Amino acid sequence: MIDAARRLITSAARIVSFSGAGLSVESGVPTFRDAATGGLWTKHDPMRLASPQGFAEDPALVVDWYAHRRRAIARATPNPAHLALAGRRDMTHVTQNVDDLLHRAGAGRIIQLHGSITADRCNGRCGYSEQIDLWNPPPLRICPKCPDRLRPDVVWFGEMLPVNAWHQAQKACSACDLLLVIGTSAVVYPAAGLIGLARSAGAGIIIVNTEPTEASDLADIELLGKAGEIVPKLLG
Ligand code: BJW
Repeated sequence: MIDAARRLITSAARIVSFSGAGLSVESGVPTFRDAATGGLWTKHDPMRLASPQGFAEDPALVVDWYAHRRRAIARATPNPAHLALAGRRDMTHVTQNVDDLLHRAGAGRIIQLHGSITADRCNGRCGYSEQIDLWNPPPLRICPKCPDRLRPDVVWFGEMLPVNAWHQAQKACSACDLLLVIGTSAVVYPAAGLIGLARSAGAGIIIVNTEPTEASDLADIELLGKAGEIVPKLLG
């Protein structure tokens, strides 16, 4: 199967990766739904920690939880899958991940659909945002430009995706010859819809995941196993 997947990759001119938390789990960053790897939503209520309602009810709890995750991401380093992806300068990387491991691996074109945990932004409408230090994440604080609070610059449930990132991702996925889907359960929309979009536009689909997912039926080739082991074999 690896050989067949490599042949598909070699014959594709435009390759896009579409990744989820399974890409970063071997770097020590937990997934959301995978019980086997300590998925965050198997232990925490996403509506308390990753929704506008949760932030309105207890903003300090949310910011403290993100501080814990920010420190864990600071300690993490890119794994062989990030490095293999980064080595392909011709690829576009659409990711649902909010970590910066693809950036630190040196990947070129990265589209982050669910924002970035490396920045805070105003929870109101003033538009203020700033990069934060992952090693020393800030506590709950007031926006320097308006009376609202700052919050992590990530996309919570019920929120729209960043418009530019979403449009760029749609464009990349509808124009690619091959979509390499890595480590996502493919249950969160609209992001998961990009796989069907690429398929409808005629792209081949290769999925790398430790188990079958909601997107398995869309795959030309599904490779079951760890991204850190399979992706370097595909792209090396
Ligand atoms: C490995 C591995 C290894 C492990 N190697 N693989 C009903 C129908 C359709 C949509 C909805 C609906 N009800 C509600 C919605 C909307 C909602 C949604 O999709 N909900 C579903 C869960 C039902 N979507 C939204 O709210 C989005 N916005 C939106 O739709 O706006 C329009 C709207 C407005 C108003 C009302 C309604 C709609 C926004 C979604 C935001 C998601 N945010 C999060 C948190 C980001 C911030 C943060 O990190 O704190 O994004 S949730 C979380 O899920 C995170 C992820 O990016 C996202 C996807 O998860 P991912 O990456 O797939 O991780 P897992 O854990 O699910 O899967 C990991 C996989 O890796 C597993 O398959 C493992 O097997 C595998 N694996 N080890 C390879 N070594």
